[in-house]
Amino acid sequence: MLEKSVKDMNIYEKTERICELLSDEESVSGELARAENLRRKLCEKDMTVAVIGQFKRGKSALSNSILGDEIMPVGIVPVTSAVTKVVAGEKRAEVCFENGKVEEVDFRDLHMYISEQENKNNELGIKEVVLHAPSEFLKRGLTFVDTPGVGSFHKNNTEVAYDHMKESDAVIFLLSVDSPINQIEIDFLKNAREFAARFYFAVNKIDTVSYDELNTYLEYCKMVLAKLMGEENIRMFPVSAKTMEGTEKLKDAIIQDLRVSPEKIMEESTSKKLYDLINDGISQLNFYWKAMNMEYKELDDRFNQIELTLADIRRRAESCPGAYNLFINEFKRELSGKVHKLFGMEYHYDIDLLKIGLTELSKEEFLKKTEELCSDLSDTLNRILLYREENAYTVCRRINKINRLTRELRRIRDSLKAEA
Ligand SMILES: Nc1nc2c(ncn2[C@@H]2O[C@H](COP(=O)(O)OP(=O)(O)OP(=O)(O)O)[C@@H](O)[C@H]2O)c(=O)[nH]1
Ligand SMILES: [Mg+2]
Repeated sequence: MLEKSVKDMNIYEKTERICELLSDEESVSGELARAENLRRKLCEKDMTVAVIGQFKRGKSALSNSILGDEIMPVGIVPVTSAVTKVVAGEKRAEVCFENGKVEEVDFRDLHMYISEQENKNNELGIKEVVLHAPSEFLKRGLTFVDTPGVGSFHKNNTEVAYDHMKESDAVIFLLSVDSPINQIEIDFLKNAREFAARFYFAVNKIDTVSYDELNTYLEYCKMVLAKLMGEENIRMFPVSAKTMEGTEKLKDAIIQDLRVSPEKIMEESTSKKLYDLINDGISQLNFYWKAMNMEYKELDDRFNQIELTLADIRRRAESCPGAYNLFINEFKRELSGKVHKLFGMEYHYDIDLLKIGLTELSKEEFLKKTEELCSDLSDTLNRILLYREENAYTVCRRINKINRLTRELRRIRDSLKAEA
């Protein structure tokens, strides 16, 4: 049977095709993991709605009033420093660390992990916080996210917020009457447009201004936003997280969209995210391609450095006194970082979640796992080296394969762009 041409494929078929293409090439394993996650989210209509905006606009306060519970810490100075996801369930809070550790904490202690003052520059290494709450709003199976604010003195918060945009399908973009929309917000919104499919523009703290002041503010923002979004009529949601005025209208609009067009939102959002992912994949392939064409000595030097790191990890594993699960994750992070530094390419490992009560690896299993990690990386790199050492025919075939893959990915990317 003839393969369907890209322009006749729907988003489900394109996602499938991208997964298939990426799975055939080890240098894009990170992008493959992202594509598989998008495929799962698309099929399950697993939607993420995030509140985003500049610091102190009242994102956490609004999250609390939407969810009907005071679960997020709120404050007068920059507060939220970690992405905080909320899903439906019995009330409990989990802190997920970058090394895979997951710790159940008391809601009253959340500020110790989430707030900038108590966890400066994310010294605790927190990846995200997951809250389970029995909220009506979450019953539709969505994940609600409160994000750190952009543009404060704390650069880390801005980076975390920008990173998270890659996961949001719909966003509540929060402005506040105490400050007209500014360049920081405009830049952030421009970035958000590349990833999210739906925007709800909310203006908070309306309890602090008069009716006339609010109208002047809304007119001004509508004018700026219409230009930015390329739409004539921008719907604004004036709210007060403090008095709850207007929050029901905002919730109703979101719920209505989720009920009527979840497929449409997820399809649009997936299309945008695939576009970004393919661009990352293509630059990865370009790098691989460059490594294949790299000066022999340069390549050799970098390989030697990796071999030294692998030897060092093997030595440390031998003398490791315990906490084996944790160390496996540390080794994965170290190796990915090293490959990235030396070759500029992602080397993807899944970081295992270390939930409390999880059985600890035995020393023997730990050494086996460490060896697997080391030899896996060593094999991949040796394969590149081998291709270089092999006859010109094999090298050419490999380079051709990368070229073919790049071409097909470009075709799908361009078709996604054309649809946007
Ligand atoms: N008057 C009034 N104050 C509000 C409202 N919403 C939030 N605030 C106040 O604004 C301040 C900031 O609120 P947060 O919810 O912490 O703001 P945020 O956007 O989450 O801040 P970061 O997490 O630091 O980015 C707090 O002092 C809140 O009490 C509102 O609707 N009206
Ligand atoms: Mg906050």
